Amino acid sequence: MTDAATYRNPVIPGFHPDPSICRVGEDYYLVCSSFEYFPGVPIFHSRDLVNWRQIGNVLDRPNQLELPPGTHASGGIFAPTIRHHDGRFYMITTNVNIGRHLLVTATDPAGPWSDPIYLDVPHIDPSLVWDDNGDCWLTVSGVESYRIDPLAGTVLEGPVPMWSGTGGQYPEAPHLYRIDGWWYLLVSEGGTHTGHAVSIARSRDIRGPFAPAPVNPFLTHRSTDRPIQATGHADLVQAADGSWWLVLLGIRAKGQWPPYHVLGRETFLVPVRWVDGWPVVDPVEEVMAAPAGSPPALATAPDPGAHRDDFDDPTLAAGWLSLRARPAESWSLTERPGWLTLHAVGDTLDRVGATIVARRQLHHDCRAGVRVDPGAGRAGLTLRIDEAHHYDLEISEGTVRVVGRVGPFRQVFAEQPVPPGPVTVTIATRTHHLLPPTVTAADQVTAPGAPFGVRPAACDTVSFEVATADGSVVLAELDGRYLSTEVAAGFTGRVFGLYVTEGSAAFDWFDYQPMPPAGD
Ligand code: 6LW
Repeated sequence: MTDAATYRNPVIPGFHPDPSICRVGEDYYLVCSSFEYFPGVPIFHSRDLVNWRQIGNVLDRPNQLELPPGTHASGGIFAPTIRHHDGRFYMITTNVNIGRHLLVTATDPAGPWSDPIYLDVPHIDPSLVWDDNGDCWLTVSGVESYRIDPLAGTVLEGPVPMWSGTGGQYPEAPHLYRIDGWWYLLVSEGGTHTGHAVSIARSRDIRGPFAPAPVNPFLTHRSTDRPIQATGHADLVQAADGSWWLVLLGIRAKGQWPPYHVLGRETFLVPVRWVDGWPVVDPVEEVMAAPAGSPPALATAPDPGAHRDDFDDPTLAAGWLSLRARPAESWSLTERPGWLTLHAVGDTLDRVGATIVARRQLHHDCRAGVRVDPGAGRAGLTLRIDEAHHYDLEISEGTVRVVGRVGPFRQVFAEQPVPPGPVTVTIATRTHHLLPPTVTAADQVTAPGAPFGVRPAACDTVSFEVATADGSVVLAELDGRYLSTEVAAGFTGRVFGLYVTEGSAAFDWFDYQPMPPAGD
C-alpha cells in the first residue's frame, strides 16, 4: 500500500452506535441508534467517509417517536438501517418499547421524514434490500427475511430462514447486498461487547441457501489487546471510485482491570478489499491507512469536535438531546433572548422525567462549561449515563454542590456558596492514571485509606469547577469508572446535560473543548 493517506478513527466519536450507511452519487449518509433520547436517529452527511456533519435527526416529531415515560435507559430506538431506492430514502428501526419496527421515508435526508409505517415482525435490527424484480426484503436478527410492501407495511412472504453466523451468540445486524451476481449476507455475532465479530455468507438466490466465507469471522478484535474493542455491527458501502468500506461500531476502553469504556459505542471506518470473492479487512486502528486512490479528502483530519452554543438561534441544534421527549413547556429559546430557558418537569435526575438538554461526550479528555442563572430554582450541569449513574454540578439556594449518584447511592461530595445571579461551572474529564495533588473527595471513594499515587483501575478522573472572583476552583474530583458502561450497563454513553429540577433556570452558553491527553 504505497502513497497511502491516513485518517483517524473513530470517524464519529461519542455515543454513536450501530452505524448504517448509504451512498447517493458523491454523498454518503449515515444513521445511528438513539435509545431513550429525543430526537431519535441522528443522521450525518459526508463527502469523504471521514468528515461527518450531523444534518438532522430522522425521528424529530413525537408522532414518529413514542418513548413513553416507562421507557427505560437503553430502551427505545435500536439499530437503524438507511437505504436509498428509486429516488427515496428509507430508514427502518425498532422501537423496543412498543415492540414494533418503524419505517419512515424522505426525499431529502435532512428531512422532513414521513410519519412511520409499522411492521409487526419479531426480532431487532431490521434492514431493507430490493431484489432484481423490485421486491423489497426485510431482514432481521436471528437471522431471517420477509418479503414486504414497505409503503403499506405488510408482509407478503416469510419468515425465510437465512444463515445465523458461525455459532456466536446473538446473530444480528444482518444486511444483504447484491454484488457481482451474488447475495452477500453480512451478520454480526458474539454480542456487542468484547466478543463482537462480523461474518459473511453468500448465495445466488436471495432465499438462500447461504454458503459461509472460508474465513469467518472476517472482522473481530475478540481476545486481543487492541485498544479498539467490540468491533462489530457493520454495514458495507461502495465509494464512488469503486473502493469498498465498512462502517462499524467499536469501543475505546481505558484503565484496568477490567478496562472501562465511558463514551459508549462509537462509529469506525475500515477499508475493505475483496480476495477470491470475499471481503478482507485489516484490524481497526485509531490511525488507519487508506488505500492509494481512495478519495483524496481522506488525508484530512476530522473535526476535533470543539463546539460552543450561545443559544442565539431560535432553534436547538441537531446535536442536542433530551430524554424521552422535549415537551414545549419545558424549554424556550425566546423567553430570554440569547439564553436557553429550562423549566422543571421532573424534580430529580434520579428518576425518569427530568428536564435535560444534553450533548454527547466525544473525547476522553475534554471540558464542558456552562453559564447558568439558576434563578430561584435548582439547576446545573450533569455528566450522565442514566438515571442511576450521574455526577452533577448543581446550584440552588446560593450554593453550588457536587452530587454523585451511582447505583443506589447518592452523595454530596463538596459544596460552596455562590453569589446570586449567573454562575459558570465546568466539568472536565482526564484520562491520566496518577492522581493529581489537588484530589479531594474522590480519593475517599476510589482508594480508601490509600496515599495519593498510582490508581490503575481508573479510566478517567472527572473534576468539577466553579468560577469565582478569585479564579476557577476545583470543588472535587471523582473516579470516572462509575460512569462507565461496565458499571451502568446498557447501550449508551456519557452525555453532558444542562438541567433544571426545580423552578426555572436560564443558560447563557455551553462550551465544549477537547483537551490533549494529560498522560501518566
Ligand atoms: C443492536 C444490536 C447491537 O440492536 O446492539 O451491536 C443492539 N449490536 O445489533 C443495540 O445497539
